[in-house]
Amino acid sequence: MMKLYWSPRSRSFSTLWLMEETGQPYERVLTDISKGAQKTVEYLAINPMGKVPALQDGEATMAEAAAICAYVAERYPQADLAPPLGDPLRAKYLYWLFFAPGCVEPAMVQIATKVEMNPLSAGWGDAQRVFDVLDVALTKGPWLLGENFSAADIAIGSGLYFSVRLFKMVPARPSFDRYIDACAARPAFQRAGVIAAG
Ligand SMILES: N[C@@H](CCC(=O)N[C@@H](CS)C(=O)NCC(=O)O)C(=O)O
Repeated sequence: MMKLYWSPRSRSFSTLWLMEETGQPYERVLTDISKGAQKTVEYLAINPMGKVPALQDGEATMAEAAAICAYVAERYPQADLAPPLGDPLRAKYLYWLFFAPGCVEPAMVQIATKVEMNPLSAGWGDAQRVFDVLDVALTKGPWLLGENFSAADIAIGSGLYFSVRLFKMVPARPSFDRYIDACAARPAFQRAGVIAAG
């Protein structure tokens, strides 16, 4: 059974949501970052970055929420969280999966820290553009891949939920509100929310 290392009120939320979407049993290993559990020698052997979430699947260990999304979606194809190899939708699926940590996450940090960056040098351009691009992508919906919910929605949906709804760092837009509402209506999202509250 997969083991998910998680901490309450943290970025672990997206991977809790992911595991709940699979419908597969998994073990949750509480790794309370407020108590320094992420810096023990045992945990650093699983994620040398000393951060949650992390995943253990037999002998395989890994971290980084978006990578965990990709891995778990492949391990449980029956959960239909990723377009199969060869499906043209896979291009956009991978694009959005990487867009979450590559663009949304640094844009959120930039907004929170108010650090000025040259948009030519910053891989995410600038925060305004990141959220403008998402706005266009989410206008049609219901999901990033149209009718197909995927693990990319977990990665992007979690980021939008935190930045727009929870922390109100990013102004709401009609497309964001509709999309976050759709994410939040999923039973797996709601179960993850209860678990993540600690
Ligand atoms: N890039 C990582 C970020 C993980 C991360 O920043 N986790 C935070 C909690 S939200 C953490 O573990 N902080 C504890 C620490 O840095 O000691 C991912 O996407 O999974």
